[in-house]
Amino acid sequence: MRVLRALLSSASVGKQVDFYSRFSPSPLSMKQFLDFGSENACEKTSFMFLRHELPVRLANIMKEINLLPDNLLSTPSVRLVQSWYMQSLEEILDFKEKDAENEKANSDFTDAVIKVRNRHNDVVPTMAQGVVEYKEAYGTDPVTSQNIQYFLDRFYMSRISIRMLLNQHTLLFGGKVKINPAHPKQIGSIDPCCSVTEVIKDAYINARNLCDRYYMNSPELILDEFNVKEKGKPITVVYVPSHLYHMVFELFKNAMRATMELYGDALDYPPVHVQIALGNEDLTVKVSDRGGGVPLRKIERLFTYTYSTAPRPRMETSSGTPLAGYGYGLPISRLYARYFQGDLKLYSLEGYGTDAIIYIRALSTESIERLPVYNKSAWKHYRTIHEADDWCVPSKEPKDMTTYRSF
Ligand code: W6P
Repeated sequence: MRVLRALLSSASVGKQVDFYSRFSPSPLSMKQFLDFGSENACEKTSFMFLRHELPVRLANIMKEINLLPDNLLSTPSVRLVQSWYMQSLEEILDFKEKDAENEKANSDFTDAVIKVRNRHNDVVPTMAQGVVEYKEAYGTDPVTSQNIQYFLDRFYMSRISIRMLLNQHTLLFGGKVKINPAHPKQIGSIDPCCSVTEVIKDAYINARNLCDRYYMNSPELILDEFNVKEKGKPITVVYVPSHLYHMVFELFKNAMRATMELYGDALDYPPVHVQIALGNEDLTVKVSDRGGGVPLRKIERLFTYTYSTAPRPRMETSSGTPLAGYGYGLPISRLYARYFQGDLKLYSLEGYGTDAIIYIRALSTESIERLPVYNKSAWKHYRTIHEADDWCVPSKEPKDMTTYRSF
């Protein structure tokens, strides 16, 4: 009986996925996020928006999960993540027939939002486990690796956006007041006046503490600010400080590790140099280290999910975790940058050091969510027969005229 009910339920959830995936997600601008938190905005407006938008975003990405190669889709980890999405979709859809004026419906919805958020806390390590399981059983080829990269970039971006919506709703309407005593000027997780320098200094201090624990020492910080728009004024931006923190903390850990590994037991270390510039379009943060750099050929793999999860020996300290690297830190930091139309890039001078650059939109009117959408073009990415690369491989052997076919 229970099995039958589970089957019926998953069949009906499938119909709901089909229905809601036909809608395109609605990307919000910073301004729209701020409006939800303004004086006249209310819980009811947010409730009515989210009970449609959350199913749309969930269903769009659930369609893409279903397009994963069978061998990956059927790993226990991916099945588990998939079951969380089905459960959460159903729980949000329960509110479709509820009266939006009803106070109980509103507070029940906020509770449901919190429950959904907590259910999905471990999605990133669980998916990573799925990738490891797949790799151990089937190995990887360039085509599979490329497909997993395409999927995970879209999947984690979707997750960042869904958690942004969940967080804004609970921060604005979950407590008695909209104002967070620790951050009175923030609108939920957004700071309309985010001090870039403060966030960077905070991230530096925390990365330095980790570095001191692992290496008994750490590089200094040199910080330069160039406010080209309003000369001499501190640089601020409408942004999510926790996202900026996440990105620079990751970059600092990598820069410090490279520096400490290169200089070994030296008495002093070349500093990590941060430059912040505010122009008309971009707010740019450059983190430069002199940790010896990375050859161009190896830069891309720092962002590759299938490479990062390689079960391989790594530099570890007594506490068991390395200071930085080989996790999903860099690819996910790049997604945070891209989420509001920015980017994160690495430029290295092999033998010398690395510049990591975060680009953030300076204008809040340009900071609009960048969201994946399930459509024919996305579908094609998973179902296209990938031809072999059409550039020469240096070789004296006769040409291999076969092509890679992913399916
Ligand atoms: C390195 C490798 C790296 C990745 C990200 C940021 C900084 C650095 N430095 O050597």
